[in-house]
Amino acid sequence: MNIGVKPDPEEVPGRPADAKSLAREILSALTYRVGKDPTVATQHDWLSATSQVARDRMVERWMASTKRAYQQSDKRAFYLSLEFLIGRLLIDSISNLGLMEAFREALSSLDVDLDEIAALESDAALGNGGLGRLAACFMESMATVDIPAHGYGIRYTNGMFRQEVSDGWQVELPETWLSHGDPWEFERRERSFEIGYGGTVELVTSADGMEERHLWKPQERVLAVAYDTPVVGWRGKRVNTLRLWSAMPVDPILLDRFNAGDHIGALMESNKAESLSLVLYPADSSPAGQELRLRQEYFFSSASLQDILQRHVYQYGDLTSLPDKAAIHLNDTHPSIAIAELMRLLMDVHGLDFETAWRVTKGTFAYTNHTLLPEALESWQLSMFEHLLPRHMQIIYAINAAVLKEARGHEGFDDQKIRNISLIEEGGQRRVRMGNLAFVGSHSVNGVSALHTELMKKTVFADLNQLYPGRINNKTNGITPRRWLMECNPGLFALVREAIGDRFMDDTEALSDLNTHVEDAAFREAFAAVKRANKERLAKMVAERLAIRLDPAAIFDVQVKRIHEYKRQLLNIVETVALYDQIRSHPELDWTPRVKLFAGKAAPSYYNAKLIIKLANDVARTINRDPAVRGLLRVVFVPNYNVSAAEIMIPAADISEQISTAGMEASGTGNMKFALNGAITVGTLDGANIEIKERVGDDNILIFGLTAEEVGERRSNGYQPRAIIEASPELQQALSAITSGVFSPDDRDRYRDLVAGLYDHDWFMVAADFDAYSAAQRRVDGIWNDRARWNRMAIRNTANVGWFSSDRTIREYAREIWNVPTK
Ligand code: 26Q
Repeated sequence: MNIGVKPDPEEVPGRPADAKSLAREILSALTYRVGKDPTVATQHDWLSATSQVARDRMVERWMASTKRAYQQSDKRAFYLSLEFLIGRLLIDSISNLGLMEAFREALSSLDVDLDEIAALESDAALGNGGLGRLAACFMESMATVDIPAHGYGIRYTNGMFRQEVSDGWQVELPETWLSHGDPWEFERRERSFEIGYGGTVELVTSADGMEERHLWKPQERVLAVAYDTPVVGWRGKRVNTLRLWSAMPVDPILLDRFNAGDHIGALMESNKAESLSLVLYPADSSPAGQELRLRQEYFFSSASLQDILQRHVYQYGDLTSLPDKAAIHLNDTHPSIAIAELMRLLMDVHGLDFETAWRVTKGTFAYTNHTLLPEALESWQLSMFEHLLPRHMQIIYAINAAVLKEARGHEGFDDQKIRNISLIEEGGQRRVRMGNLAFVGSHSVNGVSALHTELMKKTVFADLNQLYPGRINNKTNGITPRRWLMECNPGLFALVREAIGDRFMDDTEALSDLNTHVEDAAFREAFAAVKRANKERLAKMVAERLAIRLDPAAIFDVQVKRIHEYKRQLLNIVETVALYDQIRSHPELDWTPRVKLFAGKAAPSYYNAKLIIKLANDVARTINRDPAVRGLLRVVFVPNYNVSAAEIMIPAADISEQISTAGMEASGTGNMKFALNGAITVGTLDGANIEIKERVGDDNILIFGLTAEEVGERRSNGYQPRAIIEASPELQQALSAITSGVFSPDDRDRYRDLVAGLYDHDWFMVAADFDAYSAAQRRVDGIWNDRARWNRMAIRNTANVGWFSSDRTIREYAREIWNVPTK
């Protein structure tokens, strides 16, 4: 790996950055902080020492960044997210600091291999998937474009579960990412805030009888304690803070109970408090609606707001100026209780009247929506909500009254529309609608791709869009090119640098200079050689972990993401079965060798998603054992997909599978990572695929299937999958093989219901898109066999997706939503 980039010398405070000094510091950290002698130090000890030295290098810049924002009274951005899917930080940090080569050399002088110890770092997996990874990319980009920003979230003791595959089934195990401690964080015991739950609300009158205030007397209290992680931007320009809250009991042991001999009872409170930050909810849709989740949402929203207000009051005194100095961003509805909490703090604690507080709140908040799936829109049973947050319930009623009053005065707002925009869902069981709360309490509501934003206007938020026209806007997602090109694909990074120079390192769109090299046969060969080496790296990992041999000369066809019916891993598997069948029936034909790779986690309670994992594994076992297709078709399910696995799998892909039912994937970000690394997309016209197509050009992407509009039409015109299946011999044959137990001889009925669902309703239109998908795959084979053409297409992907840098996305947020300057 060679990222020989020096940070801007003007901004580098004091410390020597040469390999010799670093080696001395690492040794000293090993001795005095880890407490080990180099002769007995384990690889982990070296990692700890190295991480600490790297962190030291961030600290001065961190303090300088904080001081600068304070002295200049800059407006700050606060990104509230229940998820930050960070991954490993060592390579990312030293690469952004421009110290990669110096560290490599320093370690090598100590007989330690940087890559080897870097691979031992545990993945901070404090997120489920796209939404959490987006938050992590945004943190890095906000530091890069020099925005004073703070991320706020929860320091889960247990992040995303570790997935094992046992007999083909997903098994969830706790992730122990903190078992060696987190070398990047700073505990801030003194930064702690009390969070209340339950209890009652009283109306109190001031001594002079002039003022009335609501006083909430919570029944339970816990402490939120801050843990700060520095986040360094590209070239070490700025270092921002990711502040994660951990829950602690206000009263660690109830001394009176303890002294009375009730030792267990005395510690119960403590366990209950700590349970708040114990575990990440491992579902990325179909919110479970559990009380603990709402408690988590309120816990971190309240702590973050108290922190923000304390800072603001200290610096500016008056809270009516909050919107000028703070932009608070809600990453989906998960922190939307913050809207009611800010109202409460402004009115009940700081004495503002409702109208002023509401103006300040709307001026401060902005909300990003990440899904249109109706089952993923958060709402809480009203009785539970009221019991847990009685004062917030009152405030929500007051907000609702104000909004509905406004709507009634609006042309064309009939009763149905009023019902749609209400914060309360009426009917048998009343519920609080968090999406509507987030919408009305924000001055900006954005979608994450052009199509998604248009669909938001037409569907979930149609009526609110009519009431507040102009509030909905689009911010197409992005990915950080540092982690997703420079660090995960050092071979391609070096090749690109050699070809077009360094400009793309600061302006990802300058990758377009690569277009001039497309006709250079030697460059194409070099590009293909990098891909080949990345495939060998992945094949090695698969051989080590799964004892399956992959041929790097075959097409590596990759679908990695959460397992979800709408993402249609099933379409891919069924097509794989159809191909298997074709190869067996026509062994005389000239088949193109292919490796099908799958990876991803299923929500533990999502039965069909887990069954799809089992099917992928059953199909893999059968195909990989069959000598009739040896050398032509292999299928692999790689367990425990996470950020680190993505960093190996994505650079090794020839084909990127982005095959969701059109209209259902809000954006996708994996699609961008694959294209940047020179994979060719086989995809539907969904989410950001559409914008990728616009940039790489129609000839460099393989689009198939129904459009979102056509999906809608089919659904409303009585879609009949059975007739479609019966008209497609290949599909019918594949489904009958699956349903009859060819892949599950031990339990022939295992997939009967899954396949029956396709015949019966096929909500995700697998049948409707099957033939088009299969045809696209045979086009892939054809193009692969014209390797010059393939390589041209691949290069044009890397060259033309620089726009999907999260630096661009963040600049748009800064200019159009937050009103903060950027570099
Ligand atoms: C909500 C309540 C209770 C429990 C869990 C949840 C929950 C948690 C996570 C609901 C949804 C999520 C995550 C959603 C998500 O990752 N969405 C993805 O966001 C990406 C970034 O914008 C998009 O690219 C993807 O298209 C979208 O699916």
